[in-house]
Amino acid sequence: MQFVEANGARIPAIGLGTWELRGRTCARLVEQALKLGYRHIDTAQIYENEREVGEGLRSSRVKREQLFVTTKVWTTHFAPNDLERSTKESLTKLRLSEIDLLLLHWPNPQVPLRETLGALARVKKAGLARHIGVSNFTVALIEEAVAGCPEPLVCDQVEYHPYLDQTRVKQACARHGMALVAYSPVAKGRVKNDETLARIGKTHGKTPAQVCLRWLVQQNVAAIPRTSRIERLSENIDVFDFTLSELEMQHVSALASPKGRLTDFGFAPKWD
Ligand code: 1BO
Repeated sequence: MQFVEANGARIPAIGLGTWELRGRTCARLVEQALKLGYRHIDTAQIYENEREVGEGLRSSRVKREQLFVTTKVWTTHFAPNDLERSTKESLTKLRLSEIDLLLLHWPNPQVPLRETLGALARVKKAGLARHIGVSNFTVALIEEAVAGCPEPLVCDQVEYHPYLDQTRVKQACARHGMALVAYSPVAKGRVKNDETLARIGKTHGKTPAQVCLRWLVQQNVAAIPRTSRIERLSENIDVFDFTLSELEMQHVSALASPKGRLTDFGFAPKWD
């Protein structure tokens, strides 16, 4: 496993995303992923699966110190006292005493960002989170967050895959020593029928999804593909034994289009 290093954090380059995974399926996938060598699991309060993620962590019997677990605080809990209470609730559900990475899930203009960041930093100082960061932040919001946070932020978790250009966000993260963590890294399964990725994959004996994940890893981006199929878990983590050439990297990057974004909501910020 490779790691992405960012402001003191070592983030395993491939993790398991759990958005929309629920109940027994979620617990089984987390357990199986860890048995296959995953060490990075991503959840969030709003996914309503932290309890099942915790079950999967325990049934895997992987030692706590080898795990890297991320959760996210939902936007309605950004007022300072709420943030601390909601982090404690997440830890209770996960049955962990400390989260490895705690993120603000989406920006919330209703609560002054500086106050929320102050609370996030206090939660870290109190030992409830080893590292803190943000998710779905634009370049301007990254700049504001870095300037206003008393503790280093280690990542911005955003949608990123070959159909969505995230160069500006990636550069902003790099400027501040932060990692970009990619959600929906295989574009919700759309990459599997992509001719360019299939052609490149053929020369390496890899699938289009593996080419896509490799393209992210080679940019020093961490990726958290989600799957509800156990057989896909091995495919998604088997990306460390081949290298894309500079030309292949460029061909994958050229797939980006202005309509490439797949996740958008009315409450989303004005994207870069
Ligand atoms: C509403 C959840 C988006 C992905 O984390």
